[in-house]
Amino acid sequence: MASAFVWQIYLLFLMLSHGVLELEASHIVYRNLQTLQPTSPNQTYRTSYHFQPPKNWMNDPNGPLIYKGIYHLFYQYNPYGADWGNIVWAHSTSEDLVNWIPHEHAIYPSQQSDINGCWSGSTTILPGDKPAILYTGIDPQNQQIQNLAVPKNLSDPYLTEWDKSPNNPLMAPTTINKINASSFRDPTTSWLDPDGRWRVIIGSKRNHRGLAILYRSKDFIHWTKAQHPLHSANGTGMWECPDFYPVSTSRSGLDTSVIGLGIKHVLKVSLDDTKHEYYTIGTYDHIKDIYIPDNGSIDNDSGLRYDYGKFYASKTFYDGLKNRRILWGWINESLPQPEYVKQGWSGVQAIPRHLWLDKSRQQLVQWPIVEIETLRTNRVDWPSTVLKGGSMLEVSGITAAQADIEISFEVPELEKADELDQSWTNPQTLCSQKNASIKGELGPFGLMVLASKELQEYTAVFFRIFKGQDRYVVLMCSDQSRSSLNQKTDKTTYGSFIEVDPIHEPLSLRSLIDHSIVESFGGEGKACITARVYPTMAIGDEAHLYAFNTGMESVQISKLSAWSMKRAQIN
Ligand code: DQQ
Repeated sequence: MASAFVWQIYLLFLMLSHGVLELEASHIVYRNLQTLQPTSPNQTYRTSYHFQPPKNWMNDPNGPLIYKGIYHLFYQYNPYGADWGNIVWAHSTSEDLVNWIPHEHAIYPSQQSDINGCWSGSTTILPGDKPAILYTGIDPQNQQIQNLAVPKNLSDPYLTEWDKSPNNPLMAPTTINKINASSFRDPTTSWLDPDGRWRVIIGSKRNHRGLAILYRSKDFIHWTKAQHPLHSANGTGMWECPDFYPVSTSRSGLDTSVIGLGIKHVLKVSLDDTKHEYYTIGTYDHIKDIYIPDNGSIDNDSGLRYDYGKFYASKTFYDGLKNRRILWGWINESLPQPEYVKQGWSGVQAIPRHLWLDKSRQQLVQWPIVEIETLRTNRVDWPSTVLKGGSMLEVSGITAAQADIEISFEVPELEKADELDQSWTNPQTLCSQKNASIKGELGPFGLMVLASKELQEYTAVFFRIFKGQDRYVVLMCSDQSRSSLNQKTDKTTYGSFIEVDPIHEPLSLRSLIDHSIVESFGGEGKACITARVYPTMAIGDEAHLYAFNTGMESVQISKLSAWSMKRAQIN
């Protein structure tokens, strides 16, 4: 008995002295486990310029901000494995949003109010340029509650250490406020109204109604729940990771508290039930403290999306240095769980996107941040080229597995377009039924990326043009059905109708290709589709890139520029 006790004490001493255990409050942090290499030698699907940690599970981007010229990205991370769990806020910083260095975890379980997990949240810059993080903590009863953390040292531009408020939790479910303790999470960036009080919304649900619960505070410490939510929508289920911010048609972004003439507001929610996000565009009435989506803005899962492919739990922030609003989003794996656990990592962040309100004022426009273009090399340009019906042309001279390509099409004989059947209302279903191999009059035409030489594998990103009742209707698809010979991967085909007028403007497509990711931007960023693919043949130098046209009629490639992409320094 006695010798077992001495042995345990000796073991504890060894672990402490070798940094295995770091005791903070009642929480144990296994720091040195974080330096282990991924468990599998097969790293074929790791990316070269998308953000990811060296190993393990990553999900939502959290609290992005810029402070003293340094960009910060925090993210939901499991320090102990490639599956979701043990969640902390991991932290990396960058001077250009392209190259990143890692830091110690910023927020990890260390007090009663987050002992079972540090879930998603956001940063607000308080007066005097003082960042403050509101995040969801999971308490010993597994209730979801909201906590505050502030930087330990404001003169450190890397903000490596964070102090948790002794007042935590600042917002919690009670019998009086009747908040559902397992559906109360993901505080937004707060905004300050003219009455001098901060506002924040927290995602929730009541029965099957999605809710944006509203709180107000004068000092950012003491928060009072408003009688009514900022907004809610029946039948949408739990709203995760809400985001609420002002936009205008200028590409210049607006700080989160700005209200005024010509400004619209965006409310984005991530639907736990479907793992889709949708957003509406509308008006924020700061007197009544409610948000009202514009007439015609669809307020459910069929609404507008930032991205019609894999993209979830996204969050924007205002970049005051370059005066723009930037969007981050998480790209999940499309592999079964045992497969990604075997590869030793899971999850990638999409390339940050600059976002603004389209001139129609009915949707947003997104474009990869300009800094990503610093990775472009080996430019290839094509002169204007006819792409006959049933033909394809290889885009050679670049590294096709790690590339950026912009292509524009002009369609001379629009009147030949197939009629749009009135029952074809779901673009994703239409893209699955009319996949890349189905011949139409005008389309499919677009790009075949991550393609093997004999086309046993390829991901096709393409357009079709239909004749609608009083205008041409353009469909954009990302067809993954042939992306991999591995039968276990999810090969859902994605699609969206896209608001472009092919009579007056060329149809443009840009794709960022990064080994297992294809991020595509149609119509200068009016529709975006991200695909996660796992080719078994179209890997590295064996990957090819083609422009293709399977339609009956010729189309004109009016512009094509393509680049190899250099590897970014990431973590
Ligand atoms: N992920 C977090 C939650 C959030 C969910 C937990 C969304 O806070 O609701 O890791 O992916």
